[in-house]
Amino acid sequence: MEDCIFCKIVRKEVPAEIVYEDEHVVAFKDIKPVAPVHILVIPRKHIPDLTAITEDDVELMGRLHQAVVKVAEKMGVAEKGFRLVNNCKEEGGQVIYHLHFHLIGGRKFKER
Ligand code: IU
Repeated sequence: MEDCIFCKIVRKEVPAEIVYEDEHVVAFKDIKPVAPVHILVIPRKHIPDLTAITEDDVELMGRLHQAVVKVAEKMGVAEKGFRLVNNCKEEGGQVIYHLHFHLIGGRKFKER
């Protein structure tokens, strides 16, 4: 997508602190971290939000979750644990309409 900020990060047209990338996935530091570790894990493919995934994306979603684990290991939070969040659409608090998962860790979160 031409104007999507996260597509621009994928294409390296705008700067981001990329911590992991592979054929399908890019992961970079959130510019407004809410915890010591706050990484956004996104597919290279432009998918607007979680409800827009199709049958064609099933493998991609698995790879994305594999990448989450790799990033968690790399950032040193895999052992103690972390939180993985997707804000979906307006009532879910989504601001950027390119599917992304917040990998948040490095501190203890409340149970709910
Ligand atoms: P949301 O799930 O769409 O609400 O979250 C968007 C996140 O993208 C939010 O935490 C921003 O701080 C973050 N972000 C970023 O890391 N880099 C950017 O260039 C932009 C937003 I724009």
